[in-house]
Amino acid sequence: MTIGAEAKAADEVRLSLDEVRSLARRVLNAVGLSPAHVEAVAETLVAGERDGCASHGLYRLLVAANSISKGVVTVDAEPVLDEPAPALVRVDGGGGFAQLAFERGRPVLAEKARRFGIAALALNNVVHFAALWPEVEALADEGLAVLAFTPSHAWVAPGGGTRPVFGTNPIAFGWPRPGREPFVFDFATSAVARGEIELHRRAGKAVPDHWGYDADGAATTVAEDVLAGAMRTFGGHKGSALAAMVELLAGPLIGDMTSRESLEADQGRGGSPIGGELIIAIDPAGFLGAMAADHLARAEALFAAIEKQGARLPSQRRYAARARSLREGVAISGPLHRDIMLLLERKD
Ligand code: NDP
Ligand code: PYC
Repeated sequence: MTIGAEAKAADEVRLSLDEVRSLARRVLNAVGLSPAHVEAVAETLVAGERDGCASHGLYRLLVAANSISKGVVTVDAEPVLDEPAPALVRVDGGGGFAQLAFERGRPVLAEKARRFGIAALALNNVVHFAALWPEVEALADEGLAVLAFTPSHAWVAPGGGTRPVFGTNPIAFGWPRPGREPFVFDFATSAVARGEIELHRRAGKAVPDHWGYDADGAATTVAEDVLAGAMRTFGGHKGSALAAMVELLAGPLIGDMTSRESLEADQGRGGSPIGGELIIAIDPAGFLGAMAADHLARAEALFAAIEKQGARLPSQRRYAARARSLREGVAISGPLHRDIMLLLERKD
């Protein structure tokens, strides 16, 4: 069977990465996003689809379009940058998607990290609907160790409770590796990203019963019920503590909203989370000077010890998916492709 015939049998649509990019740009343009935002947002979606991250790939076109149609996003926001202290940079995103604000802050953050050894970037007043790994990977590619955090909407119950307090609050980390792609992980502090539960709902699939509670606080395998009830943290009280840390670091510490406040600000519109993000970048040469390369080489022994026993590194699956997608393009589900095309038809 040819690749095209297989895709048809499975109700999938095969696209090259150029086609993914052009589809993303067309839709984002059609739903009214300004050109600078279209470019920045499209690239994060292309990266997600390319790397096999279905919950944060082209599916997010539906999510972005929904937030725009509900008036949650300022479609032509112009990010404003300031430097509250020598090693700090802040970008006020003006209510636009976070990607353009990050792009504007990134070079200043990297330059400050190199100058001071450590620096931090706060994004304020941005709409979050995407994965964090493209951001930490870009900075780790420049030789920096990076941490990123953002709250979302209050969808997640604390360990021991059954009512939402936290967002899905991802933590992303990037570590530069000499001569190869960085070590990167990026995960929600909930058992799973909400986007994954949404994909289960779309596909009519049950979810594992440890992902969440229904509105009465009972465990359930029905995706809709978890979405209407409360998601669970990963690792019980440990994920709960990390979720609280994300709320604090990327909420009050940078003068922005907690997930509870974000949900309240949404006023029932069902849009993506609004608020802040904190990104911390560390230049290994800050502590180590000329010895940085020697110590980075020592870190490689840690990765080797993980892989030698058959365990995989986070990001390994993504990089393998990336290599495949660059060669073969990607296959997206037929129903998703049809829903995306509907967005375009409605705007014609
Ligand atoms: P997963 O539970 O799928 O885990 C993601 C991380 O764990 C990845 O780095 C992944 O690497 C790694 N990983 C998974 N399985 C293994 C394994 N067996 N061995 C080693 N490493 C492994 O992701 P989530 O559902 O928690 O989150 C998905 C995305 O959702 C994230 O990108 C996150 O940023 C995004 N999100 C965004 C939010 C926002 O507010 N902006 C809120 C919540 C989530 P690999 O990628 O290589 O598989
Ligand atoms: O999947 O939980 C999620 C999410 C929230 C914002 C972006 N993704």
